[in-house]
Amino acid sequence: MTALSALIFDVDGTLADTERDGHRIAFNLAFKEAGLDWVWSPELYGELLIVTGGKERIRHYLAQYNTGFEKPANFDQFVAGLHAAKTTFYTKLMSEGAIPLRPGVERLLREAREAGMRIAIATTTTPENVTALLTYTLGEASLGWFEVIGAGDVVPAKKPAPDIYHYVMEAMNLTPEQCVAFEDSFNGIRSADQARLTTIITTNGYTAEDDFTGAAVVLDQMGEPDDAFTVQSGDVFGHRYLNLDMVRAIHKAAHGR
Ligand code: XBP
Ligand code: MG
Repeated sequence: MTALSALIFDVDGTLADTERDGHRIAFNLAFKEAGLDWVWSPELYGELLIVTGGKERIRHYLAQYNTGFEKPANFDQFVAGLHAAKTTFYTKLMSEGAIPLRPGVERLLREAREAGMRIAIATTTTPENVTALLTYTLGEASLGWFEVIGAGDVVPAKKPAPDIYHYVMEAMNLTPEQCVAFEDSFNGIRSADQARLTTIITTNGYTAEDDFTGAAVVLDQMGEPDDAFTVQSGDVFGHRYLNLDMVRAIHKAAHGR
């Protein structure tokens, strides 16, 4: 059987619960600064998450929820400017320690590193946001833990397209059989599944009801030794929290005999 060589992590919703109290707040601050009266409530933001990518999400909002807004002539530039301001607000929030990593994330990353497992990131968010989250949660040195950080516009088609996973695996010279992916959302599992990856899902408030067809296992969190996960679907091989042994067991069941 093919050995497990690498773990590929999504960021938003998987490493940290960044959407409601991070990205959403930053979008609203950018709108306010630009003199716009747009306010994305937690509920509305949940609906907007159907579209990945901040610039794409702003366009979707205007097309579906704010059709009366008169677009400026330089619309692309306008959206890019708003999004750049949003990124500045978001990275500032991260620098203030606004969002911690989810339970079990740091433990699993450290265990993987100690075992010589290769680790990488595949996300639709902007690279600066990944840098900020990792720097202010795990320290600057943690940026070097990840062999590849595939993020944002590095591929034109964002999740649910599989492109970002293809990009990361190609950069690492790996096949899907050598990897396990970690995701939290419908768009995430669609992306990883289309890339033919075995995928472990940890849900969050926005994604608990999502359709995770194709996932190997669906958990409410990675959990910790004293804080067990709840299993929504899939075999957890007797484990109560997600560790490397469990990841290996899931990979073996998916590929081994
Ligand atoms: C989450 C996303 C991102 C963020 C916002 O991606 O869809 O668009 O919501 O970040 P993932 P940007 O779960 O793949 O990490 O505004 O920088 O796009
Ligand atoms: Mg995600």
